[in-house]
Amino acid sequence: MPICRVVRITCHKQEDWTGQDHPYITINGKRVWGPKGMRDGQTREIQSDYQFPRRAKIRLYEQDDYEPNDFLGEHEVTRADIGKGEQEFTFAEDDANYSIWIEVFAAPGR
Ligand SMILES: [Ca+2]
Ligand SMILES: [Ca+2]
Repeated sequence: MPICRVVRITCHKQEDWTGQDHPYITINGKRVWGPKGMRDGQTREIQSDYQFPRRAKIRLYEQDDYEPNDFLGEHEVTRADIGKGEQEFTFAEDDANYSIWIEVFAAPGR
């Protein structure tokens, strides 16, 4: 199975008006990172790898304590992304603006 590396995340514009955002990332419906506190202009290195069968659906959410979590966007990568290097994807739903860098690799030993 190919590997999806989540390289880093940058918060260009928070979703919440007060306090920090608490973004988290899911791949194919499974939470793989976060929530972690982030502010405007902040970048966090992630560097985590996830195997996926045919396609990896990457979603970004912003966690809220007293209301439903906010959906900030979705992108999909497939085998066709192998060898393209780090790709920047924008997640800008709900008036927020985040970038997540993703790199797709062939599984080792195949
Ligand atoms: Ca929010
Ligand atoms: Ca929040």
